[in-house]
Amino acid sequence: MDASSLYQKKLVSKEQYRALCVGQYGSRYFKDKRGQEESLRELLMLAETAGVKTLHELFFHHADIHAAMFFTSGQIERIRKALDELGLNLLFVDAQLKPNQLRNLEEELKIRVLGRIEVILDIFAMRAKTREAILQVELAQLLYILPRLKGLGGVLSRQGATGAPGIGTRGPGETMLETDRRYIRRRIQKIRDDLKDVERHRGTARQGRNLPTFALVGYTNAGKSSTLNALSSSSQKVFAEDKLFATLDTFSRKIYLGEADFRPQYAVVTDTVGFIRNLPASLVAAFQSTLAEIKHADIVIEVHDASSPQLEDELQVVASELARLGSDQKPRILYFNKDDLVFPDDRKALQKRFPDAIWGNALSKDGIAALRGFLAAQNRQPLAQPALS
Ligand SMILES: Nc1nc2c(ncn2[C@@H]2O[C@H](COP(=O)(O)OP(=O)(O)OP(=O)(O)O)[C@@H](O)[C@H]2O)c(=O)[nH]1
Ligand SMILES: [Mg+2]
Repeated sequence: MDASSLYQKKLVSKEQYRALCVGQYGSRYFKDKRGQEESLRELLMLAETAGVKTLHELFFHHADIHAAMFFTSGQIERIRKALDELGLNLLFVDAQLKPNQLRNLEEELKIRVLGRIEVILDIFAMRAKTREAILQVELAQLLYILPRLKGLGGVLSRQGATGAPGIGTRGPGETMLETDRRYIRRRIQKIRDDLKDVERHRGTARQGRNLPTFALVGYTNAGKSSTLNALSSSSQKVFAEDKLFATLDTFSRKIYLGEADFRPQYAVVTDTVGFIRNLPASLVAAFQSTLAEIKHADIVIEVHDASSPQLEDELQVVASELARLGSDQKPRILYFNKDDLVFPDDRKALQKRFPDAIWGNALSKDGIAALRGFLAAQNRQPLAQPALS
């Protein structure tokens, strides 16, 4: 058993879980209740994606975070009451909890407690299918575990998960914690090397194609994979689903754009992993190999769910993630998807604010011809600079 399978065993959700979700707003995490409510909504959707039923939600106002327990004793009592009354056995906290806080809460409440990152890691583990996605998810888990090993109380060694030789064969004076750390660091290095190979292969394939490339980027569930399916005439469809993180790696497809000067025009369009708010840099870094496709694309197609009540945040998250990748200066176009679900007034306001954006619907394929036409035009005359700022 390796570190990640142990980790997955700890977190992979089971149907028998009945969860309480707790959001907290205060000076440290969310200034106002609205921001926290939106974030909690997303956590509920993450929980659902992980296969856990959430039966109750609580909101606390709190100006500062309690160091040992995260919550104050009064809040813990309210949590305990809700758990007892509803017979719940899992607690989701919409925050990034420290390992000692997680452990203290679990001991105090005698149930499993998961923070936002743990839920996301759980979903990653559940959804990874290809070799690249599996490697990236294991890397994300190991990067998550490494600084927390102490808080986990040497859990890997205790369970023999490192595959390390038993007592007596270790170096003199070496603690289990050190053995775990060394094992994990070695594994991280190995995965990084393997992922570099994957990237190198993709690089070679990219050069061989010699076609303009467009990368579909955007918030998770915006409709990137559905848009690729709509653009594509092929019957082989990319997996798209109304759950978060349906896509965990890239997928490129040659798309027919029409004819120019009686010659067929093609481009490569690449689907990518979705972004989400409050994801630590180390987790994003684990998806480097997949996200590298964005850097190599000639033009970024920024896909947004135009009907999302959190569109404002999503525009910001995508902009900051592109900046983090160093791809914010790339030529890019804004594509508002799910236009069938947008209220007319909201649409008008967005059209006024983003007059150059293209609108469409990946399901009915409305607007897809316009998107295709736009790509064809870029093909002939590439954008010199970002279409938006
Ligand atoms: N009503 C409507 N639903 C859409 C549209 N486009 C996509 N969807 C739905 O939205 C959900 C998410 O679509 P995906 O294509 O999986 O989204 P994604 O951006 O690839 O998501 P991740 O891979 O999870 O980041 C699916 O249930 C789609 O059927 C649209 O234009 N209109
Ligand atoms: Mg997708």
